[in-house]
Amino acid sequence: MPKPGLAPPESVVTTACPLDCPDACTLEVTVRGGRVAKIDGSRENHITHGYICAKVRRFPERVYGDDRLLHPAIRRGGKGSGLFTRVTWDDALDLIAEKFVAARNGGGAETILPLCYGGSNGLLTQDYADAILFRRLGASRLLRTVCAAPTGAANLGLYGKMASVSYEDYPEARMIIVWGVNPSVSGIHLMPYLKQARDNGAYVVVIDPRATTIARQADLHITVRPGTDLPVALSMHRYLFEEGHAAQPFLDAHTNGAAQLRAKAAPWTFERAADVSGTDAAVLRRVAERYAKTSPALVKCGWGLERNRNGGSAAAAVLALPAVAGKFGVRSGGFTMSNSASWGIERTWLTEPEPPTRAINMNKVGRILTEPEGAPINVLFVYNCNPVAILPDQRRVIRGFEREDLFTVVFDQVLTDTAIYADVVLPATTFLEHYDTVRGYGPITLQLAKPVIDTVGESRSNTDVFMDLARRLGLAGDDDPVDEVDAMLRMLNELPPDVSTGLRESWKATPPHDGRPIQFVDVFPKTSDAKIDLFPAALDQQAPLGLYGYQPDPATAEFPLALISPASDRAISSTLGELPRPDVKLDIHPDDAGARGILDGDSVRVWNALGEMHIHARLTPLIAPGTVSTPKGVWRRSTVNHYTSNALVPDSLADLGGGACFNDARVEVAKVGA
Ligand SMILES: Nc1nc2c(c(=O)[nH]1)N[C@H]1C(S)=C(S)[C@@H](COP(=O)(O)OP(=O)(O)OC[C@H]3O[C@@H](n4cnc5c(=O)[nH]c(N)nc54)[C@H](O)[C@@H]3O)O[C@H]1N2
Ligand SMILES: Nc1nc2c(c(=O)[nH]1)N[C@H]1C(S)=C(S)[C@@H](COP(=O)(O)OP(=O)(O)OC[C@H]3O[C@@H](n4cnc5c(=O)[nH]c(N)nc54)[C@H](O)[C@@H]3O)O[C@H]1N2
Ligand code: SF4
Ligand SMILES: [Mo]
Repeated sequence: MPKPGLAPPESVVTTACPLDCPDACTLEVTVRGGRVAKIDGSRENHITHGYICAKVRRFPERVYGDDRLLHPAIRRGGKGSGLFTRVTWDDALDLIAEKFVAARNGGGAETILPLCYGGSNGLLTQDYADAILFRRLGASRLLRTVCAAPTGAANLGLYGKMASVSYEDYPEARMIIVWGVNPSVSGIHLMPYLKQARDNGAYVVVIDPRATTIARQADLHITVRPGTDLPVALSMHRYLFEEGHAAQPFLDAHTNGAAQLRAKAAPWTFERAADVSGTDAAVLRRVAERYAKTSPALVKCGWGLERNRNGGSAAAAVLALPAVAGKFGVRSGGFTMSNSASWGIERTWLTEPEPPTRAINMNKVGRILTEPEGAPINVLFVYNCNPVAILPDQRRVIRGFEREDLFTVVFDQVLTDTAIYADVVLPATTFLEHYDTVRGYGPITLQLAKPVIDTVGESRSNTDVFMDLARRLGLAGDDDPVDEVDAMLRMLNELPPDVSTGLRESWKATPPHDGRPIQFVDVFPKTSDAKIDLFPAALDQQAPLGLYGYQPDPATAEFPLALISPASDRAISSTLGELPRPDVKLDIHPDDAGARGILDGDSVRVWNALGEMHIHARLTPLIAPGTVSTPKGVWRRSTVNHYTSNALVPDSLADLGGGACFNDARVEVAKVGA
């Protein structure tokens, strides 16, 4: 039976993109004969304004593609053979329920681990029915640290996640520092606003080891060595404090911890910072001088700078700049980080308290599966996530998934690199087949996503599957949502009335402050005393060398090159990564290639103590010497030897938030056969 509210088979439907992308585009989907014929941008959203990325235009190739999962199946070959037998939903869910019960009665429910991340940014597809099930079951909890953990910890510690400057206010800024973020790929709707700002005369600085599109358009591009933003930002603080440019009245009135930050910055002269980061001291000074005297000045802090051992302190130091330089209180002044918390939505519909079960850092999943401390993990339930493709230390993760005694469920839309290792595969609906509520983390938007086509194959939504499992386990009662539509309606009832009305009556809710808050006029730190904490004690205790303590580069003579793996325009993390990817190359500077006798297009091996990847080289001056790059989210099928950059990424943790250190991989590269 089709879902209530399903679009007619011939229609054009307004919905929203829930993929893990800041922009949260409003979509116009053309349906013909009950199938998706075309996905385009809707003009009704003034920010995403009628255009979307090329990858989501291709989403129908995923919905109807060869990799799509159409029915539940159980493994019939060895682990990882990819051989499955079709079964009914009843058989699949009964088997899973049986394994859950056996695990709970055996080693305890903490031997069960739900493994999920950002496959969907919706409020319904994550942390609703899944949370009800796993909390009541008493499973191990997952620390979702693979992304945004260090920047999130910094933003929470300093500002309590105060709302950020939104895209619409960029054009009026006089100076913009684009720091460790590549909006030309990872949030494309910021680009027109950046162009308008430049046309209005704004001075744009980009800090990135690669000459991205925005870096090439900028007034100044600073190519830092990955992992060295902390000294760069601290040298700017030192200048502000020591040369009389700190906004003392603002610091006195609105901050704590300025003296400690000043002390941590004191040793970082421009010369020392330049030396560590591979930049030019005179250039750093010029940026600091201009920043000190320009208003409105804006810092757009991305996620590229967090994925290393210094990532949390780096983000904190960058986010502290507008406080120390006194850039708040004017429209277009301040900072932009994630706006995911800016709606202030409390999940009131989640009545289950979080149980005090053990918490497992997802960056360590490979190690925990293979070298358990305490109770082992014997049952894994993977959803909204493709761990074999996206977690650090890929070879160890695969060894974990190969464990014969591990029972693995993978609930996904396509047969991912992870699903190959499953004991039970469950087919999930895509955002074109279910309801969801989509929250942007760039612009401050909240929208309704609704089913535009009937479910493909036997796929089912997260809510339906998790509630069904809860019922089979005797964990669901009469007060619980019966299905996805019921859950959606309950959530709408629990949202603030104005938000709920907007979502019910149209496709969007009206954001607070028109979605364009002015920091320190409309919004203030959500810390306990409403002040900025420039030196949160909790963060200082967490960081191995204390907050703002710089940990040196992990390069060695044997492995001198920094391997990074940033977002690409072909996929969102690994989603859509199943489609052919001519972009999967190792970008290497001609000097580094020349020194190794590597020519453009050569097949190269990239290796370190953890693993090895075989891939084709692309010589380009657009990457800093000493750094090599390959896209994130690559599927194993896209490299020559079926290992990706994550086979070279250590499972070490960032200084704050237990974050991943994807960009701390240090490697050597050589021509295959050399
Ligand atoms: N098309 C597309 N869009 C996406 C995604 C995608 O996969 N594809 N992913 C989404 C997700 S999950 C996220 S988290 C965001 C991420 O979006 P971004 O914040 O843009 O993060 P990254 O792509 O990891 O890296 C951004 C830039 O940082 C640079 N960089 C790497 N290391 C360092 C460093 O140490 N310091 C500095 N200053 N720069 C560094 C990289 O060269 C890159 O150009 O994008 C989202 N949007
Ligand atoms: N080397 C390297 N690795 C990285 C990074 C890096 O910079 N370098 N960046 C990291 C970052 S920023 C992130 S955010 C992570 C992302 O890692 P993940 O969160 O694993 O994201 P995806 O790779 O997109 O995989 C999401 C999966 O969820 C599935 N899915 C989507 N919607 C639903 C649904 O409604 N129900 C179910 N059951 N499944 C669904 C999709 O089909 C997809 O297979 O990767 C990280 N990995
Ligand atoms: S991935 Fe981002 S840019 Fe592409 S359609 Fe979705 S929200 Fe828009
Ligand atoms: Mo991410």
